[in-house]
Amino acid sequence: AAVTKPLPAYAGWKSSDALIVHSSGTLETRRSAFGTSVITPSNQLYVRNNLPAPDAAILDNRDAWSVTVEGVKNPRSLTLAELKTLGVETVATVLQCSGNGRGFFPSKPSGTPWSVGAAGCVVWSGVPLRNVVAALGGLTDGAAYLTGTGGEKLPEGVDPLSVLVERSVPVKAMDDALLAWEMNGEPLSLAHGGPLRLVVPGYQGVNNIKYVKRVAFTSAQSQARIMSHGYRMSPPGSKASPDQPSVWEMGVKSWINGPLPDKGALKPGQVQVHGVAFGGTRGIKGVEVSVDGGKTWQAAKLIGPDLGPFAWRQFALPVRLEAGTHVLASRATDTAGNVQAEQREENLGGYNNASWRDHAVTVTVA
Ligand code: MSS
Repeated sequence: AAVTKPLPAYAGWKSSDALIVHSSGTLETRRSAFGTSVITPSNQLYVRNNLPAPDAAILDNRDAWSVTVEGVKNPRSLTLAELKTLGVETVATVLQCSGNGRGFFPSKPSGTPWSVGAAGCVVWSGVPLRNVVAALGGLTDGAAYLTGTGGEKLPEGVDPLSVLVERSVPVKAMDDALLAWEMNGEPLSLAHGGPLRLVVPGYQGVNNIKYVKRVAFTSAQSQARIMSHGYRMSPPGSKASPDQPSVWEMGVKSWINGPLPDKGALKPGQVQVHGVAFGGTRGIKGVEVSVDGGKTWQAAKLIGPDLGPFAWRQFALPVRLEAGTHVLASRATDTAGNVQAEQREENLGGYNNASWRDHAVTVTVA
């Protein structure tokens, strides 16, 4: 498949066939590239960098990387070498950009018009953040947010807060958060935040801070623009402001990865409808598939291993398709009984699109 632009140098090891290069900071996995295995291979995983990636030299001595922890009884800096002595856990999570599905908004919000491929399911290893907090004497009183700061070099001549990648999430997210140094069994790459990344399972991609330099337990949210005005669920016609909901926990969502219309008409007969489904922090109870644009639904089978509440599940349903045009859709239900919505929630930035109707695919059988 043709690429629109060459891969940027820091992600030059990625599979160009599997990716759509929107810009040097936005690489999307092709819908047709998601296979039927649960884990997204690292070389096919999407990339989103709001700032230019740091110099690759930050990976030369990974264990010397340090992170400052504040808002605990004994605040201080810890090296990655020291973090590795405080415990290790492995968690599979869906990493998804909050703008995934923006391309389906008829309002054409500004930002990358992602379809489904600003997402993947990957495995992280690192130290549980709660272990680090315990080692530093516990949280100080009044800690309401967990704030992570990215380690990029900031461009000169601009207000640092206008570009700094710093995000706050509710402090309860600490229970599941990791400071991760491995992804999919390999030392964390620069493209995905190496040497160290704050992973917040179940939360939208932007909250998973790469090259993390500082973790702070704060009483207020970060003043950085990416927190105060960016990534807010701003109603259409409004202005982004800090009182609007931020993009935090992901909602229940699924989409079909095959069959797709890309390769032209399908032959009449049996096809395997397959895709992925996830429930943010809650996991998936089931997925239904429709071959008539949502008029009727049938239960699909969840396939493959269940890697926990933060991972996605694969689903599949064999169906017979006769000659004609068919609208294939999927609709997931999470373990709390929340059903994937039919409609997107309109908002200025084109965030949080989980609409099953927007994610439907139309195939021709002839
Ligand atoms: N971090 C940092 N440091 N920087 C940047 O830029 N971005 C975000 C996250 N983190 C950043 C960070 C985003 S925005 C996202 S999605 C993510 O990341 C992605 O990831 P990867 O690995 O895939 O690239 Mo939207 O919501």
